[in-house]
Amino acid sequence: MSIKFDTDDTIAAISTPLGESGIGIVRLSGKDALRIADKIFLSKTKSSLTGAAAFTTHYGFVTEFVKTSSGHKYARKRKIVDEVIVNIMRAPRSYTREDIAEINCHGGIIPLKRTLDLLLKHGARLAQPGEFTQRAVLNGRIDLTQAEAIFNIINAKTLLAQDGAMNQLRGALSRRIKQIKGDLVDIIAPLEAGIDFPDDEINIGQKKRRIRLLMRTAKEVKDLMDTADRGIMLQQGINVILAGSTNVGKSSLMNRLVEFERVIVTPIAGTTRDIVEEVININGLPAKIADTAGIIDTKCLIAKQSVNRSLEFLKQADLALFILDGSRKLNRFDLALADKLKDKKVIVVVNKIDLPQKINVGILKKILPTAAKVEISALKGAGVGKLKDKIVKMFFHGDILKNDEILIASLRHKQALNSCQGALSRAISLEKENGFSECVIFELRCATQCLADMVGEDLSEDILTNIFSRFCIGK
Ligand SMILES: Nc1nc2c(ncn2[C@@H]2O[C@H](COP(=O)(O)OP(=O)(O)OP(=O)(O)O)[C@@H](O)[C@H]2O)c(=O)[nH]1
Ligand SMILES: [Mg+2]
Repeated sequence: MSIKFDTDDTIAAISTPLGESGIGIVRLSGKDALRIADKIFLSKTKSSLTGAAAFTTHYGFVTEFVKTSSGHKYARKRKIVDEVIVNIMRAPRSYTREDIAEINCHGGIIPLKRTLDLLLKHGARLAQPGEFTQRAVLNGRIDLTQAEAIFNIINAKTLLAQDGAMNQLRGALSRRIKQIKGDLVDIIAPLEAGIDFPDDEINIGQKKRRIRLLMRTAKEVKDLMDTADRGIMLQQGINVILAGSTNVGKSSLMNRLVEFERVIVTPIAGTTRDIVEEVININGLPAKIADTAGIIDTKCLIAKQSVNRSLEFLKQADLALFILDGSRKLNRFDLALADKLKDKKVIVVVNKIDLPQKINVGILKKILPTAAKVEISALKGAGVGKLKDKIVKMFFHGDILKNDEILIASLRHKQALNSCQGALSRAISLEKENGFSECVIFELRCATQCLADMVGEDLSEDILTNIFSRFCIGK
């Protein structure tokens, strides 16, 4: 989908989820927002929105004109569509830096849709996904990293993920990037001023200082980039698969982790057929947990398909919880599966520790030498807390998010920093090898451009399309 740069027209959209709720909001932004809102809004006090002050609230009705006929005559009469409250914000002190009217309707699909249709009929255009936020960027209220933070706040699955995104929205990342870029510009400027410098002592001293500064900047970029795996994981979560033979207690653990009876548990082997996924919060880390069919050798056509699905899912998982039944000895299915888990992050989970134990996991040490082991009872809940701690520890060393820490939470940012880092290392090598100063300047310009792209100093349609098409309509 292509995104328009056009901010001339007035856009409208339903900004709350469609469903049944107390209120729902239709948002209108643009230079004609108040004039268009006035066409459908009848204030209780008969005052107009166009004449209203910023940050005022107005009670009244959304109305439409309908034709009435009496005898041979046709007349137009105002018909009340909904009883509403309208909030007014005026440019430039609004989300988009444009005039905004937010119409608080009753939260049903019909009143919201009717109100939106009336606004469209009177000259508003239906907003594209993320277009309100896009305008906030185009009108200079926030930069791209802050717009992306808004997306992350909306999609955050845990408190910590939201805290990280909130920090980004408040401009922490933008400030750091601008500071690094400023440092680079300070290095480039004198270089550009005297492009061809002889190898006298002053210049040799300057070069040494420049290399030091560049190495310090490269380290700052690297430190930031090193937070990306953690930041992206905190935002997107990890994929965890519950894998094991039949009847070992995978579904029981699933129910224990999601804290309700999500999946069927029976003593019959082969109960679970399809993959069932749920997102849970493991001590602040979002995790998508997949319960799967027991992995065994089977001739049954249905079970075969189920096993294939489990194996397919296994490939994509960031972590496999390899569930074993501690009340029985390891069997050939357990061992065959252990072999398939060799190249994965694995925690061996010995389940059913409330029963007399017959298992000996010693042999697994040879197949999965680095795998951690946790003992649990999915039935009673014992050990499940320890299992959660272990999962988090496998992905985060220490705190998931330190106070006010800047975390890179998007692949786009990681790639930009990576390119910046590459250009900086080339510049440093060139300096050390007495390369042409033009080449050094070229690399440093590339590095600053990566940072400029990251915060969106030069907005291209490609970048905007990529970012805003992921937003929901109305944001
Ligand atoms: N005593 C005891 N029984 C358990 C425990 N966990 C699961 N079970 C029992 O083991 C049986 C199988 O449990 P499920 O959770 O359905 O096992 P599963 O691995 O999902 O089985 P399939 O879907 O058939 O592959 C059920 O009767 C559970 O009640 C446990 O910790 N202790
Ligand atoms: Mg099951």
